[in-house]
Amino acid sequence: DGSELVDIDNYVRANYVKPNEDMFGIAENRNLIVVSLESVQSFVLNNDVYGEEVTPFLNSFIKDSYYFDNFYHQTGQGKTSDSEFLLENSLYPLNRGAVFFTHSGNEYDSMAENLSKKGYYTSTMHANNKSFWNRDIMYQALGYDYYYSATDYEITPDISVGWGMKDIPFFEQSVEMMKEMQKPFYTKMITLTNHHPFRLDEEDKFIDEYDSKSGTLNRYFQTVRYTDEAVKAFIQKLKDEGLYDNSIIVMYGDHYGISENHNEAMAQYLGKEVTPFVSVQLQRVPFIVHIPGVTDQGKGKTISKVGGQIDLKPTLLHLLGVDTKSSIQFGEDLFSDDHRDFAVFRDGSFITKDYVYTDNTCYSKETEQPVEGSLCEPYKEKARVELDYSDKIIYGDLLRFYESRDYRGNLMEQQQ
Ligand code: GP9
Ligand code: MN
Repeated sequence: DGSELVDIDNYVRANYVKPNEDMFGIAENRNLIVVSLESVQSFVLNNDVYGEEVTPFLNSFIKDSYYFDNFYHQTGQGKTSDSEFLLENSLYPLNRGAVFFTHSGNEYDSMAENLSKKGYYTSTMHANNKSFWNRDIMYQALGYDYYYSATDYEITPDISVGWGMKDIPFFEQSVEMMKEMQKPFYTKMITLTNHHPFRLDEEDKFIDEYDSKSGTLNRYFQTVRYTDEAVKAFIQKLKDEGLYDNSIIVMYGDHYGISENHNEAMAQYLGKEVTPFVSVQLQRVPFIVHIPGVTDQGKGKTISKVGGQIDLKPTLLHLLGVDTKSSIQFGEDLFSDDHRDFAVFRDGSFITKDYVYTDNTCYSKETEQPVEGSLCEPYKEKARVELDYSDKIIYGDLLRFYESRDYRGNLMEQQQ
């Protein structure tokens, strides 16, 4: 009957943070273009390989955007699909398996559905087989109007590499399709070229490989550099086609590209040992909010609040003027003055303003050294409760009781 939702609802209500008034609705009725940057981690931004910038375009783009530099991916085994799940629902993915496979029949209150109600045409654009990650099925549950998948693109061998269509032609063809979309639209675009094993054709290598014992890390910088070039061409095409001014362009990294198997090579690149503390900090991915007319021409800002993919939905909906007061969500609007610095990973590791907790050890961010465990203690309960409540919602398909608010009868009784 949904009575399990009572405690969860109370928790979510108690933790709601109200939007920043200056930001709420700032991009109302504009197209929302969200770009999921395959395997892009934050450490490549404003960084170089033998003197050559890895992300020259993004480095300038973040100056024209709100850029969050303490933003973490929170994905598990479901990788890209987990990041999509976080984005759409502000719920955590599962600690094993991919929720896209295991719970595609659930009721959700997705960002896409919220925007549909506001008159948006909603879609995902990704030049892969539509059934990969069970997307064709899960996307019905998430309520997208359309999924532009491999069959919607013209994919020929000369514009393919590795996993499929290269990012540059992907963006190019996508903008052509955007021109035909009903406005305003929300679309989530998922890039592919910067995917393990990070292969490129010679003509797409714009910087040299790194030199370490890990071929994976060595090639990673090159494929990131390629994706950076693709994003640059994409923004230019949006401008050329008249789609730029009336849109808001958001980008985030979906998850790490370099796993802990490459720690030795990473240590060589970073010039320091990859301790458990450093491993957690490497889970930062870029989160970029570019609002033409607001953040461009150098009016951007780097924001160092701690957050994660769980925060995407309330943050973005508020920018578009959609209220989330009555949503069941675990994220907080990153522009809110009341946002609390916090991100929890699926394995229970978490990050606060001053501490990182992982492997049963509390680390000071300032010294990067272990500190008294009691300093992390106050956040442990929050980390546990959030993951537990989120799991309960998914395993119990509890959002099917949400719309009717049947459980609120119980809620009232309990409060009396
Ligand atoms: C596949 C793409 C990559 O369609 O999203 O998936 P990943 O392996 O990164 O989860
Ligand atoms: Mn991915």
